[in-house]
Amino acid sequence: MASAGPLILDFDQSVLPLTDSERLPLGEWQESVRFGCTLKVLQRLAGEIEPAVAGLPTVFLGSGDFHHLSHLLIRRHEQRGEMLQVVVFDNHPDNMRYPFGIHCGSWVAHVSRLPFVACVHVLGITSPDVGMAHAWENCLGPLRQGRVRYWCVGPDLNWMKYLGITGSRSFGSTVAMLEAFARHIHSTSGPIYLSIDKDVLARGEARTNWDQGVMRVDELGETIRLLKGRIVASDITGDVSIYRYRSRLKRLLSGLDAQPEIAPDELLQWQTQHQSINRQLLDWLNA
Ligand SMILES: [Mn+2]
Repeated sequence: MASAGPLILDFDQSVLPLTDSERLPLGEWQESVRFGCTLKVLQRLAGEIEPAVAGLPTVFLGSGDFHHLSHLLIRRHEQRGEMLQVVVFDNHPDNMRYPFGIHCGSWVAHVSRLPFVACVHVLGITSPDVGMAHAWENCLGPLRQGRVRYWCVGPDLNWMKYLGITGSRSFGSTVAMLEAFARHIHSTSGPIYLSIDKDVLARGEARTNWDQGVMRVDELGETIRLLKGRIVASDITGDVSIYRYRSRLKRLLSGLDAQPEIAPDELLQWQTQHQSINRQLLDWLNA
């Protein structure tokens, strides 16, 4: 990892201060980028953030509603000239179909199409998005080709075998999932990009504005140690903020996802919880 301090891409003022952090104010972009945006908007944003991200800091994106920004950060690695694996922690596959550009639930599919990305592993999924009822909402091509692999805890993935998808698996516990992933990733070599959406954590660990998974913070630490020496860059999302979209389309689409409401008086308390987790994650990443 680069030794520079972390970078906060500050769209939503969700990330409280961190030691040696640099903060890039991007509040003007929030309405156009949050939840989802066109590829044209993403392209303009790439130019805006390029100088700040060039030194490969750990990048904080704010709410998980900005997770599609990982696409910008990952595609910069084309210049390395070697194949990259992407390891994502998320309670959702982020590999769904989305016809309006790119969004926080579809960015993994876009990343899997980058020619220098060998595989995107999504770890810790408990969301019903991967169940049979939502099967056709998932981008199936990358799953079939093994360019996207789901590592789930709980959901029934039986439907996948009828579609020839063999690289994705579901486990009875996080421990079993992480053990199997450790065996797999050790059988491979080469650089890894790490993206953590804290909605993968159990609600007792931290609260986010999405439905949450079952993992503990120390299990993220174990995985970071496991990948030691191979992580070339990383980003973190899942911090909390309150926002009401001006766009009716975005209000409609985010409403369909039934995102839980956050009470304003709880917000600072939750953000403070995230601050201590963010510090912990940075310690592990910089160790
Ligand atoms: Mn996400």
